[in-house]
Amino acid sequence: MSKIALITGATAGFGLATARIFAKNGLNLIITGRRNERLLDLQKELVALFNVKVLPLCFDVRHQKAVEQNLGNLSAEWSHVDILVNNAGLAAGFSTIDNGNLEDWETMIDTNLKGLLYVSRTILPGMKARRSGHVVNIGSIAGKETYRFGNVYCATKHAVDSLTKAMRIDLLPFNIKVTGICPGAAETEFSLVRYKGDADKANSVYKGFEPLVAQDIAEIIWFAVNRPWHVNLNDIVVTPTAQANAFYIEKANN
Ligand code: NDP
Ligand code: 8X3
Repeated sequence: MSKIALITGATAGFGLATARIFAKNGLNLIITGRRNERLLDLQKELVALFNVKVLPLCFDVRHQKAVEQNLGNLSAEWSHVDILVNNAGLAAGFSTIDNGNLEDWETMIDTNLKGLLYVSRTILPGMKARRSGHVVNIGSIAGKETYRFGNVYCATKHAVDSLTKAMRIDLLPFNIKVTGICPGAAETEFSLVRYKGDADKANSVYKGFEPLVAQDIAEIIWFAVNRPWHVNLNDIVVTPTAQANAFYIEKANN
């Protein structure tokens, strides 16, 4: 029987690339996000190309009731989720903490932290009952180091790092793997979202060096979920070759 993977935030970036690589390898997929048209297009694409089953679910991970309605009552065909990729997330804004925008704070905390918790809480009981499953949480180097103007985003990703460790402990007796993947600078829609649609600012983040792309992360996720069952990758920090950590990127125009 084909495995089932649930990928949150599959309408763009890492989630979209992961959906493609999973489908190419024959996994059936539950794909989520708020942009329904993109979900439906992706469903069509993956079914046509790879003949897998794809269930698109359009909802906002910030809304606990919506998470519960969409994921809490999956049909028998879909309820056996083998792999959960907690990927949906974002940064909003870039400023000192005293200048922080309250709405941005709520958005980041509610999406990156509470959304991940709500989704996990609906899926983990099934994994526990089956004594099998793999959770992949997308953290960030922003969860390893705190950089200037990153305050609340960094705090949410530090929290994700902590929850990844906590899940690994809590789920240990149930044969469930938990992997944290913490990327550095990757060119996706991430910076466009962080800078509220300002394409010049977003593009400038990746000027002068070769950033990661979504496919790089998708390949690492695929590798992580394909180790023999006795092997678990706990924590993967991955940066572009031009990036040492959250503070140092070697840029051509430096
Ligand atoms: P993108 O902006 O390209 O993709 C983000 C995805 O998250 C989209 O599919 C979006 O879907 C979904 N999403 C955002 N908010 C919500 C929400 N409230 N409810 C449901 N889905 C939501 O960014 P990336 O692919 O780069 O980011 C993916 C993850 O990787 C994030 O957690 C991010 O923090 C993390 N990350 C990114 C890095 C980077 O440099 N790009 C580096 C390290 C970590 P939709 O808008 O349709 O809802
Ligand atoms: C995204 C990477 O360095 O912009 O999490 O925070 S960074």
